[in-house]
Amino acid sequence: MRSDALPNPQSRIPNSGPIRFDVVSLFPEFIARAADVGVVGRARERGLVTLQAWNPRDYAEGNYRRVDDRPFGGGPGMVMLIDPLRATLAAARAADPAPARVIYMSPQGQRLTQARVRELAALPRLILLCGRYEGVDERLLQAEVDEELSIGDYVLSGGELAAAVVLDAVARLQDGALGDAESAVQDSFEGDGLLDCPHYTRPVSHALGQVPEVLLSGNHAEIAKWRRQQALVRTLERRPDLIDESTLGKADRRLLADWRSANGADPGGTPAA
Ligand code: 4HQ
Repeated sequence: MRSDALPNPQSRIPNSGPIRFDVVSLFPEFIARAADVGVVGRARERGLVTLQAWNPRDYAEGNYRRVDDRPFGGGPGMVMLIDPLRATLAAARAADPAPARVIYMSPQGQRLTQARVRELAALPRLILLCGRYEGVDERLLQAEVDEELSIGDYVLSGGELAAAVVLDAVARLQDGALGDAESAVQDSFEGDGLLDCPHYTRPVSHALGQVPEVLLSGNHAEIAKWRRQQALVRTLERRPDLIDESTLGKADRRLLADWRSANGADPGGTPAA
């Protein structure tokens, strides 16, 4: 940031060098691809994020370079072996002296939230461990992993997509990663924990509908109020779990009351009496 510039409300993460990602995966090219495009790709070009992928196959012994074996106790599928993963993690750790948080992507982990993303974005270094098959020998997780993290309650065929999600969400919060047109503060969850308001662009008039009048008014206070009202109503309608109406401030209650009297309904609830 130029020293004469106003403080940028987007710059939430103090920029003390790039954040380093090491991703341990049997499909390193998948990770490299995901990190090459868009905001993440640009953050890397700008030196805000560095990424190295590590293939446990390269640290597996023997002619067959085995990375998995059958589960004790029987059952379907394979389990990733301790030793190739341990050697891979040791190599990744040794590649940089910065302390790393080791995260295993798994549906057994805590659910990823924007609050968690913000915490991770403030760390110097993350090692993301991606499992395939039935997962990883539990002893490796106990010995080497600081936390398990889930991107949601569904089953993926591997941790790579989950790691790409963490990489994307964390990278875009690095100071300087977003352009002016991509502000993080106005996004869903950032700042106020509400869903985003609707967005419109040209043309004003289209066979599919009109742009709401207020957005064309040039009245910035009214526009801000409308957007806030939309965010409140949409959150109550679509994700009532995200909002506790009893904790809303006076202005927000007013916006909701106004919406209800204009629409004769209770977003996410029963119709007004
Ligand atoms: N998997 N959030 C099973 C996930 C997952 C998720 C990754 C599938 C690990 C062994 N990871 N492997 N959901 O479903 O993070």
